[in-house]
Amino acid sequence: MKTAKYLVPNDYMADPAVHVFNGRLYIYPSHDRESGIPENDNGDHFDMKDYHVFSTGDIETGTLTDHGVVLDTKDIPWAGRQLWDCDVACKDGKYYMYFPLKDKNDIFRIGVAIAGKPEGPFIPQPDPIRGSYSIDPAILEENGTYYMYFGGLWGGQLQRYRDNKALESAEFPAGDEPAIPSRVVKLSQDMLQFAEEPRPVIILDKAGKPLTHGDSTRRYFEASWIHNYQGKYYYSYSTGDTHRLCYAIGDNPYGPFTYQGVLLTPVVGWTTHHAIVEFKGKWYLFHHDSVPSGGQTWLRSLKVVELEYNPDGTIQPIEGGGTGD
Ligand code: FUB
Repeated sequence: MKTAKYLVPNDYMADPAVHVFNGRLYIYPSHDRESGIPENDNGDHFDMKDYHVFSTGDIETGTLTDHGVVLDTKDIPWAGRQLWDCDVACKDGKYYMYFPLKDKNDIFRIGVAIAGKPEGPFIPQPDPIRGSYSIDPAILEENGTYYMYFGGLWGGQLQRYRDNKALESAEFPAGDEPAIPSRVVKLSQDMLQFAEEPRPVIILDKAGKPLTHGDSTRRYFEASWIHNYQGKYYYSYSTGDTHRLCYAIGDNPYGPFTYQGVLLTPVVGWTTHHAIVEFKGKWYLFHHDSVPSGGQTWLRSLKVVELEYNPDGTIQPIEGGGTGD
């Protein structure tokens, strides 16, 4: 598969998290919908209410099974609004879905829902994870230890926190100061809480200096993803308002990670968000764009394309087809 293909032509799905469970590929996207809420920098127009799960045994030529609605905000006791990007991990035969959702005070928290099968349905815990904040959880499993990466700027509220404490009001660094980092945290044995205080994910340039807030075409904005390739940890993310997917490489789950480059140039639409996964001997980039909706930024469509590495372990960049405006 050398050209990108759309996966769910009859509905709007975005923000894919993708895993292989029991030899089958499972996709956990956000479910976009038309809410009529005007577009703003706070992301109020991304007013999603439920998740579907999709799966296939053959991503190249097979069909995708839609397992239907597997979690709905009406079943989450602490729900306010906006069910954004989720991820799923498997431990001891149970499947844990981690999802960001605003609580009744309009603060993003991260919740957990549990299923006995990868296709759900997922039953939510009564409360969000203690001490959780912001959006875009992504899970790494490493020899039986599970790490969550999370955080997003602007509507994702990450600028409202420092050292894991809420600030009186949002604060952005000066352009020459270190960028606001995403966070990484080890999960508890029961998968339901943080096992430690979240730590900053530091991205360094090739000279070993942390990327600055003003370095907006390279610094972190949202959409964490992490995967292993040839013994290295590849941390990838969106630069948000400059619309790139970039990646950085580290030697352990906590980083630091050294910036490598762009893996997907801007797509049509404002957000860009992805998952990278190996399936049946090939690597794939799952992502989204707003081409099918005619560029409506809140109505995004799922895509997949094959991803290729160079012999030195760098990733061959893919053209997203957008202008980046
Ligand atoms: O889908 C809502 C938000 O848009 C996600 O959480 C971000 O990563 C961006 O894709």
